[in-house]
Amino acid sequence: PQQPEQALALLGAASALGAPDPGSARGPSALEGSGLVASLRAAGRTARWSATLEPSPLSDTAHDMRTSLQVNGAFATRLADAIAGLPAGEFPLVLGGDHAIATGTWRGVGHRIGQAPGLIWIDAHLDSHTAHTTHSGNIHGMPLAALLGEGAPELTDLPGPCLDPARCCVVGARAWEAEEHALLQRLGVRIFTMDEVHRRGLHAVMGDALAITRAGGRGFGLSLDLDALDPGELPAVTCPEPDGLGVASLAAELRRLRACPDFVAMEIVEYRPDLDPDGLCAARIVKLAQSALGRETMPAPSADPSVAKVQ
Ligand code: EXY
Ligand code: MN
Ligand code: MN
Ligand code: MN
Repeated sequence: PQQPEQALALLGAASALGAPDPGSARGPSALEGSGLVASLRAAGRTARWSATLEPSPLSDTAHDMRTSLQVNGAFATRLADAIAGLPAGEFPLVLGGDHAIATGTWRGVGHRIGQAPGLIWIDAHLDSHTAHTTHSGNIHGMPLAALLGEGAPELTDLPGPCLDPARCCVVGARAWEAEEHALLQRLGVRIFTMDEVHRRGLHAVMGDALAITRAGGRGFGLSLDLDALDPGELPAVTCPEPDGLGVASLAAELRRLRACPDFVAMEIVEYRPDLDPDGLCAARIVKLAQSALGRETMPAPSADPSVAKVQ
C-alpha cells in the first residue's frame, strides 16, 4: 500500500547515549504521553505505538570513546533489527532519543525495503564526524558519516545497506566543523545551508531535496533533528543554534510528503522534554508530524444514500 494508506508504527528509541546530556532519552515517553498517536489518528491515519527500545542499564554511565562507540552501535543494531522486523505494510515513525539513533534507523529501513533509501537530513548540523575527526567526542555528531559507511566499525558494521550519497542531502545546516564538511563534499552529499534557505526560500530548497532523494523512485525518508528549527520557536533541544527554520514554514513543506507514495519512513530526534515544562514544544512536534503524515482530507462522505450522514 502507498504511504497515506499504510498504518503508522511508532517506535520509541529512548537513547541519549550519543549526546552530552541525558535529557533526550525521555523524548519517546514524553511524546507518547503528549498524545502523538491520537493526534495522528485525528489527522486521518491508522497509528499505533509499537514499542520503545531502552538502552541496557549498564550502558548509561560516562564512557571513553571505544565504549561509547560500542554502546551506541549496540543500540543502533537493536533499532535496525526492530525496524526491519515491523510488519511489511507499516510505515515506521521513530521517536528519539539523540541523533545517534539514526545510525540504526536508516540501515533498518534499507534492510526493510531491500535497498538504500534516499534521505533528507534536516538539521542545524552536519552530523558527519568520525571518531578520528570529532571535536566533542559525542556520537550524535557522527550518524550521517556512519550511514554513508564512514567511521568506526561499531557504527558502520550494521545490518542493511549503507546510504547512497547521491541520494542524500542536508537542509538547514548552520554550524559545523571543517572535517565533516570536507567528508560530505568528498562523497558528493548536497548541503543546503541555512544561508541558502534564506536566499532561495525553503520551498525551492525542499523541491531540490525531494528531487535528489526521490531519484529512481526507490523510496526515501526524512530524518528531522529538531535543532534545525529556530530556538525561538523550539528551544527544547540539546544543541540549539540561532537563526533556524520556522515551525510553520517547515510544516507547510512537510505537507508535500503526504502525496509521496515512495515516502517510506520518518524519524524525529533530539527532543528534550526536561526543557519543555509547558509542553509547547511537544505540541509543535505533534503538528510537524501531522503535517508530514496526515491524510489530505478525511474520506469523502459515502455517495451511497443508504449510509446515514453523520451530523
Ligand atoms: N558537530 C558538533 C559535534 O560533533 O559535537 C555538534 C553536533 C551536534 C549533533 C546534534 C544532533 O545534531
Ligand atoms: Mn543531528
Ligand atoms: Mn531480512
Ligand atoms: Mn543537530
